[in-house]
Amino acid sequence: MRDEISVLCTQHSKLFNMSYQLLDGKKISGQILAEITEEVKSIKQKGGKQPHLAAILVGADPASETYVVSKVRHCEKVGFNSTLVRYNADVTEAELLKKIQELNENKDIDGYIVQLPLPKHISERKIIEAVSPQKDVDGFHPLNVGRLTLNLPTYISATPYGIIEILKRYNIPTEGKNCVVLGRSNIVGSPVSILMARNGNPGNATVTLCHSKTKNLKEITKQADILIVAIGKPEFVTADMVKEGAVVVDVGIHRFTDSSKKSGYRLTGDVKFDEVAPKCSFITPVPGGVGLMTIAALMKNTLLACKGEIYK
Ligand code: L34
Repeated sequence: MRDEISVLCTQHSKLFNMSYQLLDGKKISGQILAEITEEVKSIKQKGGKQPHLAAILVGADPASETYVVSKVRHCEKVGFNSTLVRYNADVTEAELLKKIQELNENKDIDGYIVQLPLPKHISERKIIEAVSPQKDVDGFHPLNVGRLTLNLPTYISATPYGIIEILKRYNIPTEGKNCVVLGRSNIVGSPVSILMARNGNPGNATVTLCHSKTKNLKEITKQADILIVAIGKPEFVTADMVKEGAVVVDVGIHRFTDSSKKSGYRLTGDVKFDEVAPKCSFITPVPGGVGLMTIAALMKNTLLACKGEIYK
């Protein structure tokens, strides 16, 4: 009788794998930040330069505000110097370009970012191209994106870097796996597809990049051993799109007003977590997943900039 029950249970757990593991962005980003803190301490002890990150924030988008304030707070935590430059949403492109020139020339600032999105009247392309590639710790400049594509040392932009690092630190095998990426943005989908395909670890995956014109999306996502979702649509990925035992990385982050929460808002990702998670071997939560890894990766890039390790 007992044997029968355990056989039934085994079959049941094969059908519905209830024992998924969280890819814990809080835990892993905490480890990375602790490593950086140690290194900064030792740099300072040897009389070296304190890393210094600057951030430009335009306008008062509440999500951007949260992310940038968190970046500054994390600088303090790891022992970096930080500078926050704020502009109203009506700042001119010329004014912004002048500040960028200033930051490029400021010897104390190792790296800086211009938080996106920018207001419509400012060309993001022009701004990104004005940032000195040596200080482009966001890794958005065409030169750094080109270096990434060629597998040369570069600032890997923070979200793709965070995704790769969390897979690495959980020892998720990627070689020879089917990796499906949803979304082809310059900031996430496109670079993460290159990183997953390149010769390295993590890497060596067979990558399929899906986008708004992809046909038979569900048939493709169902083949994914690793599914990276950066499509920008709340709860877009449902259980029927996911293979049993898949690793799912949810890059989406959407805010909904919720007066029952202390913060006044509730966050969801691009994945319908409650129904997808039971099918997964590993899955990132939102919040507490990729977002926190993004911040840790930015701190890492700033440290690399200060040490001059990318552009020697
Ligand atoms: N230039 N613009 C530039 N660089 C970036 O790397 C970003 N990004 C994205 C938006 N624009 C950018 C970020 O910083 C997204 N992003 C980001 C950063 C941090 C978090 C999420 C996205 C984050 O901290 N997320 C928390 C929840 C925070 C909350 O309460 O809203 C989390 O646990 O996921």
